[in-house]
Amino acid sequence: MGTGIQSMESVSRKCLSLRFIAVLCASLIGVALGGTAAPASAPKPAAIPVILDADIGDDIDDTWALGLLLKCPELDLKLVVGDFGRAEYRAALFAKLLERAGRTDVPVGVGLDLPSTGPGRQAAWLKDYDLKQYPGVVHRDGVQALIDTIMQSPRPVTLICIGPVPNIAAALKREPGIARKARFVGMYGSVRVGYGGSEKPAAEWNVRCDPPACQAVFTAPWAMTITPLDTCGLVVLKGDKYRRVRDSRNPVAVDVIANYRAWVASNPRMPANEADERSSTLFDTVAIYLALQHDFCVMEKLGIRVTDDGMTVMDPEAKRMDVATGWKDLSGFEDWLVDRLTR
Ligand SMILES: [Ca+2]
Repeated sequence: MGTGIQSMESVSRKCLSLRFIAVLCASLIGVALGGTAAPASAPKPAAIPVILDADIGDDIDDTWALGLLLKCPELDLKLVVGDFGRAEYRAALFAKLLERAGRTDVPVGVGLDLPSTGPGRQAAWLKDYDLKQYPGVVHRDGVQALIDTIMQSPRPVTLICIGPVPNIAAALKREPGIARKARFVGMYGSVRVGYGGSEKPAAEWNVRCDPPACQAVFTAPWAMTITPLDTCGLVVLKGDKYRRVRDSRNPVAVDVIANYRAWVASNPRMPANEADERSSTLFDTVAIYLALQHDFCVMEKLGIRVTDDGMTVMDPEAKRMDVATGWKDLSGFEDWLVDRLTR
């Protein structure tokens, strides 16, 4: 056995030597031909390991956000978990979208079983898809899967959260160590701007659904980046930008639009042609973007405190975080979003 290993090592050393000689010769030829050796191309930075925790299946923007995430090779999606109840429905929705996108390498976690139960507004698209048929891994305890993924990762994980956060509060309680091994990026709050660009800040949905859970998340010792309504509440695709996604034949874009149509049709109060004309507000897509970069946004370092009634107020004594409080180039972000979804 030892001799075999030694001879394998010897062969591999010889291979390395031959490779070194080949690289050296190529460099010398490069010098002879061009005067200077061409620099080796810089290695691409490794993709960032990410987990997505989402209330997918309620507002449609989570589905757009997942589609965008799947189009970001800079992000290495390690796990998705449904949050804020409707556990089976959200997990099945994730599973069907991932399976159709050819991404069954992504494990699906079933979130906490909470009072909000049953199917939601994308049930017509989900049809009779059964979570049991997902060819990838399904973790029945999504909170534990989230903890294990963070704790076992050799590199810090970026936790992208785009819904109310009961799962995350539970995970922090079960294993506070996750806050030392992950950074948090999410769609939360309303700092100086409310819904629809209103000058009056509001108790934003993801916060007000479970303020105590949000307080636990907003005081944990991880680095945090958030997009409040001040930025994410202004993203709506219209005109040519929307038509490019609506008419795209890219499979991910096709599924996003099919889900959007099912979602519009599920609410009789919405104009029937809404999905022909424009997107809804795509709040959650901004959180995916912030996991990658900040260039389109005005970023401020602010202390943010979550009140018991779900407001997110500036407080110099509170935990400081990176907050996207304005747009430098909203139109540029929208173009980027459309390019990603359709290419
Ligand atoms: Ca959401």
